[in-house]
Amino acid sequence: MDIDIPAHFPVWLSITHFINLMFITLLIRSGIQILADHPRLYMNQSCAPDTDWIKFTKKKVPKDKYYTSMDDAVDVSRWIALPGGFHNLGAGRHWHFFCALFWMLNGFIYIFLLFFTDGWRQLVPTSWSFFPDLWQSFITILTFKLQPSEIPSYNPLQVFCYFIIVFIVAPLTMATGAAMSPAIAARFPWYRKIFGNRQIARSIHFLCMCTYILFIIGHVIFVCITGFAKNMGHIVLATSNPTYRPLAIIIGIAGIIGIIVVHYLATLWSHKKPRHIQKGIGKVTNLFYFLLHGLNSRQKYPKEAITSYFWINGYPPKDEEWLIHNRNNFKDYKLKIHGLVEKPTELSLADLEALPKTTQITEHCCIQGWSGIGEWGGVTMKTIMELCKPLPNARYAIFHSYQHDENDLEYYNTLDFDECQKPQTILAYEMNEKKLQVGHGAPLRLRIETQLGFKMTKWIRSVEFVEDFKTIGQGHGGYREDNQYFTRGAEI
Ligand SMILES: Nc1nc2c(c(=O)[nH]1)N[C@H]1C(S)=C(S)[C@@H](COP(=O)(O)O)O[C@H]1N2
Ligand SMILES: [Mo]
Repeated sequence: MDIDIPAHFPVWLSITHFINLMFITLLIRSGIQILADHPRLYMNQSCAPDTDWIKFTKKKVPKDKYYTSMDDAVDVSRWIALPGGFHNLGAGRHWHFFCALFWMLNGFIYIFLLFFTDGWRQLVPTSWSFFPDLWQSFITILTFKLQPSEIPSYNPLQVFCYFIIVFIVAPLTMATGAAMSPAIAARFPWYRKIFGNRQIARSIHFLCMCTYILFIIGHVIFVCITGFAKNMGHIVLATSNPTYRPLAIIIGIAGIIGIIVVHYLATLWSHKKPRHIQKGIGKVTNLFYFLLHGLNSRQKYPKEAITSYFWINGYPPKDEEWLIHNRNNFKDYKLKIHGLVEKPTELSLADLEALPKTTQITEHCCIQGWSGIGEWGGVTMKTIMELCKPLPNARYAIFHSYQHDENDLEYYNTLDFDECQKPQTILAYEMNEKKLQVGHGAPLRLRIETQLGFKMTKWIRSVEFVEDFKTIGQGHGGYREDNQYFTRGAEI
């Protein structure tokens, strides 16, 4: 049984098909870039390196040496990933979210037209005889008996593949993509639970990508062996008229060259002007910021959920003052609160411990892909602000670290006052009921539970209140925003 297709395909199908091809290829390449930043996939929350079910790195995690998740990232070729290179995660993510938005928009238009025009009848099996027919066409293909046919029709195997891609894999890709985001998972814990945990969602998202790649390969082979010219007529010009076939082939090839040029320019642009990418297409993520900003984290994991393993990112400070404090168990440490405040304050660890204590068991989501669950104890930023009383013109809190990178750039990040006031925004001095260890930011680190890990400065030296963050660091609101082109507002 071949399913009938009208002699003329609709033109919208050609257009959405082309747009889809462009975005899906950009999504695959930028997705590979994101994966390369933590090239291991797990099904569990702990993300202990020996529990990965697949890895794309030869690196072994040393047990006796300080090793960060950044050390574990791998370099990828520009021919494969967008933009390619080592830890170009910032630009990779900007492309990924930008393309995801337009890919989804295109997909919704396609689905709408599919149902609006009855085109769905070609993709959705409508009778039980479909399944034996599917088996038949599978056998035909396996035994290379497939004949090019002149009638424009989908065979049952095509129908089956298209159905799976359009109605199962595509929605699953979107759903698992959203489930990986702390912005969404922290506010709607039930949504994350559908998939189990962040790592399962991430693994499924990866498998969806593999399915697209296999599908594209199979689909192209199929187009070639079942009458290339005829198929190009359908795909490109939406016509069965043989006279238009040469034109369709020319336009089709031009279209593919066009897509390759877009990839080339996107790659080049990302390497030459990463700041453009961050400030341009990176703005798409602000959409999520505006949509979700008002909602609080509702994370509340039980004690049993605390993970035994917790990756570390960032090497501890080499700052003389911090080293002395560390040797003395931080007994003389004082958190400095300064800038636009009525009462500049210095608080020792004992002072902080004397303030009302908040504990929360939450999931840490690193932008690189790993996660872990920990219990954090400390003082809310709300309490700190009640103490120091920011002046009316203060709008942001800057969290300065003792830690500097190899180029002596200070780690810092910025929160606006809405973010500071959230119940789960705390300065933590405890992790899992113990004093914060050096690796996790001793003596004090920030926790903001709707955000990605990079927003949580460790080894805090001071909190400064400012009107604008443009004059701090390179002016983009944080160390990783300055140097790795992440976006400050990006919670996803
Ligand atoms: N000072 C400083 N703070 C930092 C970082 C860093 O490199 N330096 N890395 C950030 C990132 S990217 C993450 S994921 C978390 C990691 O926290 P953990 O090491 O406690 O797991 O710390 C954040 N805070
Ligand atoms: Mo991170």
